[in-house]
Amino acid sequence: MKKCLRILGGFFWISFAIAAPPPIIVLEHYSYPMSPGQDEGVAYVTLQNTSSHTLTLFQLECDQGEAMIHQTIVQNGIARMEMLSEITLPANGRLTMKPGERHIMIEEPRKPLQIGNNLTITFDFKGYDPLIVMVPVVKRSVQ
Ligand SMILES: [Cu+2]
Repeated sequence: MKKCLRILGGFFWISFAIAAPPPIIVLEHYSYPMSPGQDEGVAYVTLQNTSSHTLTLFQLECDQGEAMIHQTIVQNGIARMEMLSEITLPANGRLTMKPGERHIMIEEPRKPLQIGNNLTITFDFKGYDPLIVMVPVVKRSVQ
């Protein structure tokens, strides 16, 4: 019995150690500078699932502050943001973020985000190694 448990333990260790990078291509990644007085930063990515199975994004980390995915919802002309705790990318599907829609919110960055800065954002997908993306802060495009 003891031997059996040890083998089982070894199996779990191996299955954890062989996790692979997620089958994702990063199509877009950018952030905008913060305005004076603003205490939240924002970033946008577009991720393509290159596999034939569903991927689940369950966690984000950012080197500048706490990061989460928000969805902007407009109801009766009033915009509000809702946090998404989990996002699934269908087989060969895409997660698109853009201003006024889905975005990454960075709570109280260590220092205000300015053009030329780079953020490091880590995306955690279930069953895979973390995906680390360098996100440059660029000039806000005219909407
Ligand atoms: Cu937000």
